[in-house]
Amino acid sequence: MQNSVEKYLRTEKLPHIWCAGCGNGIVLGAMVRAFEKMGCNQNNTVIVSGIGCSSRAAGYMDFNTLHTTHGRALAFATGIKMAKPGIDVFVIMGDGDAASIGGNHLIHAARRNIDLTAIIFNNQIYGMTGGQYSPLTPPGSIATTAPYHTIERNFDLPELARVAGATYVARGTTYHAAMLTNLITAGAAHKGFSLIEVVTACPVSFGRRNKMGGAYDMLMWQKKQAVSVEKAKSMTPEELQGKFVIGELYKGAAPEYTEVYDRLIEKAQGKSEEE
Ligand SMILES: Cc1ncc(C[n+]2csc(CCOP(=O)(O)OP(=O)(O)O)c2C)c(N)n1
Repeated sequence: MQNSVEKYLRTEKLPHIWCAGCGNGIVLGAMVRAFEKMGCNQNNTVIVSGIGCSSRAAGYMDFNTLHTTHGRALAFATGIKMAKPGIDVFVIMGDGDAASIGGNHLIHAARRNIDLTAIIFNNQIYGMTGGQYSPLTPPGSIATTAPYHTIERNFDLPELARVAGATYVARGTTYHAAMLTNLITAGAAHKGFSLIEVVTACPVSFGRRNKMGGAYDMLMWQKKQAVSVEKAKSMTPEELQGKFVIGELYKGAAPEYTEVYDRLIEKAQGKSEEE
């Protein structure tokens, strides 16, 4: 018998390509549980992804899905939302995909406050290509492109999106899987650009090189390093050093791009008096 989330999966595509211990399946699980919670209409929903291990998640879900080009998922998603604003659009990206090659698209999607829900699988590394460091790799990490260790500071991606104009930003982890489902549900319900960063584990290309242990240890690392928004309020910057804050980080309001654009079209066609 089919369980309640199975209808959202293309089970004929399984088994998936991910390595043993990879966190991507937990994020996929949180997404389908969020769809179930929302009573999502598959025909009215599009899932767009870029290129990377995490971006393969789009293909495992039974929606209108687009597996696009590296760093360009948000550009494709923007086109879809502009053409059909009534459609719910989710965008799946890896940390390299979203913050490096796709960084420019990310800040401008946030600035426009276009109604998309972006889910960033942050495994802190370029997984698919074997472990090059990304803009979300913490300083001091070992990567194939940093055999001694990285010296660059990493982005705080939700903060970057917020200052660029996103009106919903959150961070979750694969350890806190139930919370992740709630964050995705809230991000999807929000009108405007929503970004949910998910701290996930790549035991093969990141954990092994950085002596973090196996998949279980990496989940325990997430548990240890994560601090809830509530708890973070009473902590000093020194106490927060090396930790990351999880939960709903910002929720605001701003005009949504496709709505403003529709009004502009009406005005141009002389259907509205609005200045
Ligand atoms: C234009 C372009 N540049 C580079 C690549 C090679 N490439 C494929 S996946 C990838 C990185 C994937 O890393 P990330 O986005 O963090 O996703 P992950 O695989 O870790 O989920 C790169 C550089 C590509 N496919 N296209």
